[in-house]
Amino acid sequence: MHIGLVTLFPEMFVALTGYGITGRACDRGLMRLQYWNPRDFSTDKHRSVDDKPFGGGPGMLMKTGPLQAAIGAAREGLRSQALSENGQDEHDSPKVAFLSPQGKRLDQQAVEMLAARTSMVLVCGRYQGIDARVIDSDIDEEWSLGDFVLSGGELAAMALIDALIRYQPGALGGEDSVAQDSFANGLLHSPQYTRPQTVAGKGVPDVLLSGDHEAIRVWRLKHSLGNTWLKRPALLQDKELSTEQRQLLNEYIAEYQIQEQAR
Ligand code: 4F9
Repeated sequence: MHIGLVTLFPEMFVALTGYGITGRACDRGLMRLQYWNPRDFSTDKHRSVDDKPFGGGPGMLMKTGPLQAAIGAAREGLRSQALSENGQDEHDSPKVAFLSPQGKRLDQQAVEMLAARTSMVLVCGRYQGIDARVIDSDIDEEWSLGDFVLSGGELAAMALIDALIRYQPGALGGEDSVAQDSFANGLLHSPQYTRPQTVAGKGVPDVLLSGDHEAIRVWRLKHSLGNTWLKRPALLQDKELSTEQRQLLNEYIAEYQIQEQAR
């Protein structure tokens, strides 16, 4: 996957390219990041990249000229590289996405859909945001991480790219598959335990020490469903459960309610 980043702070992305699974995926070319800095497209003598909002008020907006030039160059750069490298259709331009709290909320299903693309451009805003006409004419889609405000789009773009990397074939070593991640099946993970066998006076569920793989699978499924019911019940509303899943969840709820009555 090839991602074009329109950002005033390309150096921030070492948090992704320099560390761990995401760093290795970038080194191996599974994810390619390329930067377009609006500052390099600024034409005035101070190379300015911000401008005052019409109507007044506090703060600045991104200067439209350099921003539009950087987005256009990123789009065209990715389009022409896809054309020469994979013979992709010359009219097929990559989608340009803007990270903002006004966007559609990202979830694992949206990430999976985006991960199937071969390229896209992510626009990272700074200051109080960008001109409404630039959104209209230069942005294809808006994505949000949630209802909160960051100081810029870079950290949101990095979070998205990290999640996309997990879908690139070969990015996760061996058995450590994206199919095992929380949300991959629309459920939270079951509780997990490592050594020592006793922590803060608490042991490990016996079944996890039993070596009985089928019993462990059933226990994990039951507690994955139970955890989801306890912590994120809305996730279950959108999900069809199998007969086995329905039965395990009912068992979990019954046991939970007995425990609660005893307290
Ligand atoms: C982007 C917040 C995505 C949440 C971008 C300021 C943002 C954001 N999700 N906040 N710039």
